[in-house]
Amino acid sequence: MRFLTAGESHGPELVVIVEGLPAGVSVRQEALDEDLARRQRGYGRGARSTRIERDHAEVVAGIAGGTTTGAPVAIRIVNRDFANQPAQPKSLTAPRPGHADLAGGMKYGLDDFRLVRERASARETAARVAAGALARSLLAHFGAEIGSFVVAIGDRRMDPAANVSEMDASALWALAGRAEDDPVRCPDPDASARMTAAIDAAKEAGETLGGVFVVFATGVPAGLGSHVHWDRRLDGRLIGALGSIHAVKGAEVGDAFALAELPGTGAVDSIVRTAEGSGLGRPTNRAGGLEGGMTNGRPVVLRAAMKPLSSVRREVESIDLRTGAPVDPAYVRSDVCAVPAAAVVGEAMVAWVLADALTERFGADRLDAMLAAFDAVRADARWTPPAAGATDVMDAAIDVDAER
Ligand code: EPS
Repeated sequence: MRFLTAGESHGPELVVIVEGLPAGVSVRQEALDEDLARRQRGYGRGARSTRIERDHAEVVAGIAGGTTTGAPVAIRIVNRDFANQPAQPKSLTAPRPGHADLAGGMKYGLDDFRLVRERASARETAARVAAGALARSLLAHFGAEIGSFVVAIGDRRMDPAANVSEMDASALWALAGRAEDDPVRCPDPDASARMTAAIDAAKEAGETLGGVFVVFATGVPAGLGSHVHWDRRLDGRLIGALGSIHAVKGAEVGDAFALAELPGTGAVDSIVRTAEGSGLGRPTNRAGGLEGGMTNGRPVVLRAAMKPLSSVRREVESIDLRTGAPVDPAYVRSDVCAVPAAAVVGEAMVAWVLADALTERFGADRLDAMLAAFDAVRADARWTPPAAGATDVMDAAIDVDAER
């Protein structure tokens, strides 16, 4: 599967073309629009997101009667702010540090950095969320779901932020459920209040704030990805997908950075019989649901760190490349904090990578054939552990029935 987006932040619209979705996937218009709306929310967003745009996914190809046909799916998202743009926008000749301006201007030979900014803007992530909603629709047929929540904004952290990767699916969904109605997508009301206060203070000071969010996936079949080649290892693909989100500068699988401080025994997730003895269980999930580059049937848990947005009202240093003079580049309207939005974009990117891996494993032309292949693997007797005490345990090493 692949998707391409096109469109400028203040141009007429964003476009996304999604290729490789199997035929037969149910896609609800409301689900697409709800994901777009979730991305627009979040305390600390600026006027554009909260008052101007009302994102709607207009499907123009590839879906008939609410079901994919196997043809490329094309979606348009109109930029309502296009109507507010001046006919002759002012050139931006002083590159803003932290943005794509300088590197993009040098690379493409553009001396009006506004032209770089237009495509580099995080507005593009609306199109990604539409693609992610399609991926999510495919995953839903297999019982896989993706959620997210925010664990830190600036130095205000949710406690305990560090051990979420040891939680089971229901605990993760309880957190995500509470986050859904929270202004900063944080499940902990005390932490949320401290976070919104920090956003207020940052706004007052002309500053911006970054933060950390968790994205998780439950019900993901075991065996997506592969250990056999570097580019098939799912860890790298997921980290890369999260790292591609605007202002995200780091991502980890499970408790990666905390595990780096521990001895080996503190970092493994034991393989045990489930309480009823019929399957294999993993009492902890420090690996974040990935072992050897493959899903292992436990929730996939990732964290990503977003740096503070580089559009600050306070003075920053740059050079006007038309005059050569040191200047403070003009502040352009922006968000104070976009971490809650980035978490929703993170869901979309994780959904995309998992859906892609799902089609690699079970086929990609038609959903019914994929589901038949999926059922065949689940029914395979080799995945059933031998009776307790049996010595041939190798065949039981993967529990393909993912935790629901
Ligand atoms: C963005 C700057 C702001 C954000 C925008 C991303 O836009 P504007 O300069 O028009 O106020 O609002 O995000 C969105 C519009 C969105 O939908 O996410 C930037 O420079 O990246």
